[in-house]
Amino acid sequence: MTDLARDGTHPGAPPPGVTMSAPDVDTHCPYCALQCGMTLRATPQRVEVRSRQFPTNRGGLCQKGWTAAELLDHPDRLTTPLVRDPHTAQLRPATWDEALDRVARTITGLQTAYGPDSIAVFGGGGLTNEKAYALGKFARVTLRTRNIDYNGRFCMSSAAAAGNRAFGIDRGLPFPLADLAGADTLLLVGANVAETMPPLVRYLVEQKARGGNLIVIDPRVTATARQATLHLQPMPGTDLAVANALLHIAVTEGWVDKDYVETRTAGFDAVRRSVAGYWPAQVERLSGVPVADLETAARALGTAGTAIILTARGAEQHAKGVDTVTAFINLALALGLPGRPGSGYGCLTGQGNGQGGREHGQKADQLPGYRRIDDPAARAHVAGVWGVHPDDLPGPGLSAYELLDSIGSPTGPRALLVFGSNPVVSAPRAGRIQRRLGDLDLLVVADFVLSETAAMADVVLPTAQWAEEDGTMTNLEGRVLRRRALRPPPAGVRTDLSVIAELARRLVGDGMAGNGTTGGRTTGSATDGSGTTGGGAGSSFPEDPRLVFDELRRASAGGIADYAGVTWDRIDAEDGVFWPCPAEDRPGTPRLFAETFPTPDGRARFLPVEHRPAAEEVCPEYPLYLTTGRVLAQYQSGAQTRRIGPLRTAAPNAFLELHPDLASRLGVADGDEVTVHSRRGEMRAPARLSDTIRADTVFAPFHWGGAARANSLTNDALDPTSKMPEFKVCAVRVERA
Ligand SMILES: Nc1nc2c(c(=O)[nH]1)N[C@H]1C(S)=C(S)[C@@H](COP(=O)(O)OP(=O)(O)OC[C@H]3O[C@@H](n4cnc5c(=O)[nH]c(N)nc54)[C@H](O)[C@@H]3O)O[C@H]1N2
Ligand SMILES: Nc1nc2c(c(=O)[nH]1)N[C@H]1C(S)=C(S)[C@@H](COP(=O)(O)OP(=O)(O)OC[C@H]3O[C@@H](n4cnc5c(=O)[nH]c(N)nc54)[C@H](O)[C@@H]3O)O[C@H]1N2
Ligand code: SF4
Ligand SMILES: [Mo]
Repeated sequence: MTDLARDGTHPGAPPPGVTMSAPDVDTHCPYCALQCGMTLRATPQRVEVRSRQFPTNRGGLCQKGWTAAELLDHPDRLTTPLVRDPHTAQLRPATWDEALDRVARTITGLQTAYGPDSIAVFGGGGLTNEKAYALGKFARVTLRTRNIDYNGRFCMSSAAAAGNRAFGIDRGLPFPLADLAGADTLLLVGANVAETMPPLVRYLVEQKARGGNLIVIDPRVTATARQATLHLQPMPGTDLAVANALLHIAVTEGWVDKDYVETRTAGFDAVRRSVAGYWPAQVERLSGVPVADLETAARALGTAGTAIILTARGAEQHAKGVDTVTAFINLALALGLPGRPGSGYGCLTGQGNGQGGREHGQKADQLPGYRRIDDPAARAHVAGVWGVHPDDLPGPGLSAYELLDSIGSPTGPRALLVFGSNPVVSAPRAGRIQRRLGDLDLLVVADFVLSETAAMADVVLPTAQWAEEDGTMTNLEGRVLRRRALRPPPAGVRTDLSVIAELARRLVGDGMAGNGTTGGRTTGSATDGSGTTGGGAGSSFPEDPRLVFDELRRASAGGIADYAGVTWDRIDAEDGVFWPCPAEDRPGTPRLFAETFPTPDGRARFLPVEHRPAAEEVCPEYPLYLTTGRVLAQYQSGAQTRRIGPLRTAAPNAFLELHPDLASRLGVADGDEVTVHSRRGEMRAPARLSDTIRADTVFAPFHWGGAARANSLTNDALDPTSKMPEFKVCAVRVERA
């Protein structure tokens, strides 16, 4: 499935170190959180991608990065707004005025009839910081709706919640990526980086070359697991028990760092008592991981000079995702890792701006700077920057899945504005979500291609792509980077910031900018006494990303994710700036927790967590576990990558991966079409036989829609804290089609 050079780059790639000339622009890949540095050059024929030295990718790019520019001049590119014609029920081209007027008029009518919360906004972790910030402000100040959330809820939310609970802060990696290479022991839990962040593999290669232990926990022998010195292959949904068993062994063997636990943490006793019940033999029965492997892994972690534990979606996308991450954090704390040089716990953020996208206010419960929307001081500060009265800011809204699922209920949203997500393919239990979207009075999608979600919309707004806009992104290390435009958007296309500004202008003109009827109370003065409002930004929406960033800096000042000292010039000069960075004359913060944790007492928190079964267990009717995930050559819902020739060739279609023993029991041969049924729907795809997967588990990638949509099957059971859906385990039945 994967075709990787040892250093993680894709073979056939252009050589690094090409000399740059004037029109070249240094920017970053549009896709994942590694945000690999690349250089763009416009030739008369096309835009060329060239490799570039940057600390995360060191000149490497994966196949998606190399081919990213192919979407810029693609025939599927949208270059005019589309509106649904009431007579034909088809989408037809429209002018911007007609499209935006229709959106503004419908929103005004719905809000007059049903109130501000009848309009919902759904954002994405691929949006720049500026766009995520503007979208959150637009929802709260212009629409006055509490209903805004984003696809990061399906991605980062479990690790975010666990990190906040334990450390008082949620920054994916609290140390630079390069630290991985120096770890004596590195544990990857549910992370298939060889396919999801290929250039990162060079750090693993370096780590092993230094004699390090690389332990991978995954129910499949992935390209990443093949690199490991030890692979644990548990049943999906049993990582929490595995983590508790590792800690049980560490306690028994005396590998707990007593000084660290005493001076830097709180709550260990309860955790020690709770893991006492996780006998390795018992956890072997529950997870399928042999006792000997649990002992080897615990020893490698417990006796290492430096050790790093990383989780990704395999451990996190469960209805117990927060507690599972907590179990690994407990292990890391007991071994004294967080804050010790070269050691620590981290989570691998996924989307290009998965980190920044969760800091600046597109999350239902959040205001910019990672502030809580239910905290009066936070509300006062941000209201001051926005030039509105704190009482006029709405409260917390519904989480992503709950929001989409509430469409069509009496109090649910009647209009939805989507920026940067394709939930018809990527939401759990997608058949149901697709029906819900059909119940809307107004669906507006801003995108550059007609995604499956855009195809359902009443209004489609064509927006600029990454190479046509400026802005900032925050990568998986918490490093704020510059996205730089090579060229302006094509004729007929606007940037997302311009779309938001135009909509706000129309809605304010209609008297909807304030409380839905009067324009609201505005105050130009500082309401928090911090003097940061600078007269208030009012409800203006600049289209210039640099102005938006300056406002974001003020809005985030004093918050947890403090960007006040980050400037575009500094980012250029310093190869990115790590937040928090509270002042221009202060350095950024590459490493957190060296002395203290940002909790009220400065200590990290242990919390006892107990194993529980998956929300849906196997049964005679649905006897197999389904887990889902990614392949190298496709990205997310596939809206972008399924349109790129070389990627389509590399990964042309969905498949169901199953063990040959299981296949023979089912009478299925390699390449046969199979139907997969769950309690929620069915999926059809060719079988791919592989002895790299457990015989009780099947795997499907989620990058395709239609009949091959894996999310027709997945379970919408949510984690009680993070509201993360259980993408990584549900019960299915497989038949030959
Ligand atoms: N090629 C590619 N790269 C991407 C993306 C993409 O779509 N395509 N998306 C980006 C984004 S947004 C994200 S979030 C990241 C995700 O990056 P990853 O988390 O690495 O990706 P996944 O494939 O979702 O899941 C990783 C592994 O979890 C395993 N797994 C499944 N169930 C379990 C379980 O119960 N326990 C354990 N321990 N493992 C389990 C799967 O077998 C899979 O190999 O990738 C980013 N990079
Ligand atoms: N079964 C299963 N489902 C999953 C997962 C899984 O592991 N298994 N993983 C989940 C995870 S981790 C994630 S992150 C989600 C991701 O799933 P989605 O939220 O659907 O993410 P994308 O496919 O990246 O959707 C982005 C859409 O916005 C467009 N777009 C990209 N950039 C921009 C921009 O700057 N502006 C605008 N206006 N549009 C833009 C793209 O063309 C595309 O149509 O999927 C989740 N769904
Ligand atoms: S998709 Fe991720 S790993 Fe691949 S080039 Fe882009 S940023 Fe790098
Ligand atoms: Mo993600």
